[in-house]
Amino acid sequence: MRSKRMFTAVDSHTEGMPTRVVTGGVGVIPGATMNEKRLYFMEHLDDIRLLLMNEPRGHAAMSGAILQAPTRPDADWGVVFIEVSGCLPMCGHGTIGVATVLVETGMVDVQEPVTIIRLDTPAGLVIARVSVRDGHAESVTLENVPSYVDRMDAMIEVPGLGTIPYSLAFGGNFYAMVDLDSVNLPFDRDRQHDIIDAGLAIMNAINEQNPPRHPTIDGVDHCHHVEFIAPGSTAQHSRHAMAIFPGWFDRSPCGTGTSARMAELWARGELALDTDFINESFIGSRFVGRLIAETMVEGIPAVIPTITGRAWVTGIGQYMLDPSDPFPTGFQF
Ligand code: PYC
Repeated sequence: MRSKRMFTAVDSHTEGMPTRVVTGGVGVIPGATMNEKRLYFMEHLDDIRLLLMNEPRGHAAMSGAILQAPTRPDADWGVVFIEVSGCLPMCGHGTIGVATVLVETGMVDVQEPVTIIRLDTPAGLVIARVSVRDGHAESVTLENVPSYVDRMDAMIEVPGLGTIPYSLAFGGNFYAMVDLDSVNLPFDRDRQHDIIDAGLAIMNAINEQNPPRHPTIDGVDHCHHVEFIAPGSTAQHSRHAMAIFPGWFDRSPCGTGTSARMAELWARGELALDTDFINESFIGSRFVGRLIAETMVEGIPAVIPTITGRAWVTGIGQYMLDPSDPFPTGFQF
């Protein structure tokens, strides 16, 4: 055996969606804030993401998180999120995976019945409250960054689809929310390729014609997620198919997408504070969301969401790169 790179990771899944929590091998990523580290990583260290997320070590819907020391005194750990699509400023299922791994490996001081972990993410401070029993992380409630509506009931001209109504909100990433009915597709996994194609066409059109930009987080300036809302969804219980660039579905109910959707429902006057909102993924797994406070983002009315979900540790791995490996950054198929 020989290896020119070696990474240690604890693998997990959150309601069906993987989080490979990288605990060793990356070293200290330069940057004074976690978002600076994210931007540095994307520019100079992206080979690590490609190696760990792409085939053959990962797959087309792979996702992960690199642990770092925090850059702020009020946080316990720092996190740079990685996935096949790039480096997200925030990831809800990833946060639930990270918190579960930190508890179950004893990488934090574990308290029962609740262990509080303060995470320094590129989008801001995220607080994870982990329900722990007999050392087992039973569920995680994360308090997310301020979420807000960027545009409500807008229209976008999409080549091949026509004029599509949508709303766009930020919940840690930007989400275009579109009724599946408006692209004439059923909520059916047999039609997943058509749904992905529609999602990619809509995000391309938004990014070309009217890209969003976060007012305070550098480099958050595009829409890579389209949340297709299933018929029959309500402000109490929603089902969706989350289409993500460059062409995969979130298996989890998507924590940042659930936050964006709750911000939209709140702005419409359909979801009050302190009220449960159940969000169901394309594979039928669930998060429970709540809005716990109102706030402002640079003069824009915003809300603080919480998301509750579960994660399970699936393995511990050491991922290596043999110098003769012909695919040092993996590949997508
Ligand atoms: O849970 O926030 C989330 C997420 C983003 C992309 C995939 N999952």
